[in-house]
Amino acid sequence: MTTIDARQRILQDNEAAAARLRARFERTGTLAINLISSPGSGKTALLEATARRLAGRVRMAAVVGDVATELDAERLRAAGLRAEQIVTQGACHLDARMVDGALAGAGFGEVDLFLIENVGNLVCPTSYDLGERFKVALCSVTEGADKPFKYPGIFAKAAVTLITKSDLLPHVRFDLAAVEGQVRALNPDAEVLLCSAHDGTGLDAWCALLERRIAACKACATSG
Ligand SMILES: Nc1nc2c(ncn2[C@@H]2O[C@H](COP(=O)(O)OP(=O)(O)OP(=O)(O)O)[C@@H](O)[C@H]2O)c(=O)[nH]1
Ligand SMILES: [Mg+2]
Repeated sequence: MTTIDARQRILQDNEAAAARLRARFERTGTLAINLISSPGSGKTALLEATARRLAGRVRMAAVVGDVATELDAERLRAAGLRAEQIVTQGACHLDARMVDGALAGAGFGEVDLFLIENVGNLVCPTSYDLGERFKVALCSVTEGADKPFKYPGIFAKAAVTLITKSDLLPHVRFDLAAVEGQVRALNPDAEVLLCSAHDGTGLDAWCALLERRIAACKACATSG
């Protein structure tokens, strides 16, 4: 009798598809990022604000995963982004094949910045490489200050952690220093930014980070 570790096989297949995506992004000098957070922590709001700020300077497109509805893609299009919805029909994360299929269907052409909004979930999306340059974790100030240590996988892997909805800080109990300390303990190299899509706090720093990383991707594509 042969025992097949199905999860291992699924992740191996995903790695192969992610490697193909990554090679494509590297060829075109595209910065691809994968946004992961619990439902409602502000991924789409951040992308709407990012699209408005970088419009005219950066060629952008997005794919967004949800278990049902096309609501987020509609919001992103209304903010001026070219966007394709992936409806996972219940699956709790995106995988690289879904992203590849959405890219093929959408025909975005070459872009400088490819934004992937994952299904709202702090656990499952962490295991699936989507060919991105780096993962971005979001944690809103309404979620409680214990989240990095309770869900360490994503905060350990994400190159950038955004603490979102900072405009609500005066109204909630949230120990900002404790959250920053947890993220740094899990990932000493992570960049941690405090931001608000509503009042614009931190968005200059966030967009500057993206533009720096886009320039680095372009330099690698032209030199390599
Ligand atoms: N006060 C405040 N509310 C925000 C901010 N960002 C998002 N919200 C609100 O939080 C709610 C959820 O925001 P979304 O952007 O839809 O969150 P999401 O992470 O994309 O949610 P899912 O796609 O369902 O996982 C909405 O009511 C937003 O208006 C913010 O910076 N400040
Ligand atoms: Mg969303």
